[in-house]
Formats: sequence, C-alpha cells, structure tokens
Amino acid sequence: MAYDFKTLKLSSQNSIWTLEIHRPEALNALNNLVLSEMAESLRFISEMSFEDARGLIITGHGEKAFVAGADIKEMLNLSPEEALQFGKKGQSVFHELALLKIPVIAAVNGFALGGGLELALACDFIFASDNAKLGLPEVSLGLIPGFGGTVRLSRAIGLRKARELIYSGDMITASRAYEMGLVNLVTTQAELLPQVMKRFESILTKGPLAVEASKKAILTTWDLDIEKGFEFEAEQFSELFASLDSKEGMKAFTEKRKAQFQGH
Ligand code: DAK
Repeated sequence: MAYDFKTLKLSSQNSIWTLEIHRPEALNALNNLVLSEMAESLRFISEMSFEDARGLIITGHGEKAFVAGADIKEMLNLSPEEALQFGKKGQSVFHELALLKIPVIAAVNGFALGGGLELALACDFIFASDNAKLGLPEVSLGLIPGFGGTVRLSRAIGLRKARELIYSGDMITASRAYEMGLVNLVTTQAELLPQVMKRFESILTKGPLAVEASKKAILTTWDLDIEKGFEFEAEQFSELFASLDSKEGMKAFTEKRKAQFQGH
C-alpha cells in the first residue's frame, strides 16, 4: 500500500509503515505543509487495527538528508504570534508521534538538524547511517529549538551534554552521537533500512500488547516521581494478565514452544 502526499510518501510492507519526508529541493526541511501532512498520516496510522500497523519508520528522501531542520525560508518573516503557532504545531505533531502505540524508528540517512533531530528524538529508537550529521544549530540562526528539542534532548542524553550541543549549535557525527547514547545503531547507508527492518522483525515476534504497554509505561513514568512511576508500572503489569496473549506467552514457555500472539 502506498499513499503520496505533496511532501510525504507513506507506504507499508508487512504491516510496517514508512513515512518518508520528500522535499529534496530543501533537504526535506519541515514547513507547515509537511507538519500538516505528517499529522494526517499519523492519524491514519493510529486508527488502524493491530494487524495492519505494527511499526513505523520515519525517514528522509535521498542519501543526503533526513531532515535539515524547520524550513528557514518559511520562518524568516514570521511574527512572534505566528512563530508561537508554528512551534506549537510542531510540538503537537511530534507529541502525537511519540504517543503512537506502535514502535517508531527514525532511520536517519544524512543531516538531522534542528527540527530534524527533534523529529528523530520523538521516535522510540534512532538508527543512523555513517554519513549522518546531527545537531541543534538553532542558536546559529538566533533561535532556540522550538519543536521540543530543549525538553527531549536533555532527557535523552543528560543536561550537560544537551546544554553543550544546544549552546554551541555543533553538528556531531553519527559515531559521536552513538557514544553519547543519542542513537541506537550506526550502519552504512545501504544497510540502514535493512537493519531497521531486522529490529522490527524481532519486536514483531513479541507480545504486541506487552510492547505497547512497555512503551506507555516508559513514556508515562519518565517524568513522574518514582513512587507514582512504580504504581503506574504495576497497573500496566497487572492489566496484561487479563490478556489472552499473556496466558499464551507463559503457557508457551512451559510447553517449550514459540508463543503465537494474537494481540488480545
Ligand atoms: N530550510 C530551508 N531550506 C533549506 C534548509 C532549511 N532548514 N536546509 C537546507 N535548505 C535548502 C538550501 O537553502 C538549498 O536550497 P537552494 O539554495 O539550492 O534553493 C538546498 O536546501 C540545499 O542546501 P545547501 O545548498 O545549503 O546544501 P549544503 O550541502 O551546502 O549544506 C546543510 C547542507 C544542511 C549543512 C545546509 O543546508 C544547512 O546548514 N542547512 C540549515 C541547517 C539548519 O540550520 N537547520 C536548523 C533549522 S532551524 C521554533 C520552531 C522551530 C524551530 C525553532 C523555533 N519556534 C516557532 C519557536 C526549529 C528551528 C530549526 O530547525
């Protein structure tokens, strides 16, 4: 299945969806239309059944850029009020992405700068090609990250490293990003999507309700105090005992066979 938007391509293979940002003339920079089409695509995917949507890959068209940031040419003449609306729109779309029930992997195939890195940070994992360059260079433009970057980067790599990257606006290599714990895996450009698919294939053999509950628990508890976090985790854990999949998973273990999960 494939759907072409003006700035995106959405396609699926074996229930894994790929959303490719497609603005080669601007290194896939995020303008208002990309954000609107992304919101529409995420809504479409979130309404699908478990069988039809089990994972999502976010990537950029071509071998040069994942996303080179928010569209600077479109931002140039924004008033403070328009900038507020634009920032809120990006934050809200990326938050919808982060809240998707299915796992999401950013396949970073080149520059992931500004809004591009903020987009990747909203995904569950970041896999990068060895030519990737990542950074939040907004201060070079007299701006700050406006699509959640100041919030998510420090949570991803810690306050000190996040401050350094944000205050300097430096671009870092994929291998440096790996050392910092910002990306999960670095591979060649040719191996990037195969490696992402391989990761999905292993996740798809697991209990889908359990993967979903893990995602929900991690997202919900990362800014709760520890007691409330434990409480939430315990609720998620106990709810899974009402599912047929948990019975099947534990029964399969005792019968020394592979579990056949049905998603309920
Ligand atoms: N926006 C618009 N066009 C871009 C672009 C961008 N971010 N990045 C590249 N392009 C365009 C270039 O202008 C050029 O178009 P033409 O001039 O040919 O028409 C084309 O893509 C190819 O780019 P280059 O010719 O520059 O390619 P190079 O290989 O020489 O350089 C580069 C690649 C990625 C190093 C360079 O293009 C670059 O530095 N790009 C900008 C990177 C950047 O600064 N990104 C951060 C953007 S700021 C907020 C909301 C959001 C944000 C902030 C606040 N609020 C509302 C509060 C987020 C801000 C950002 O993301």
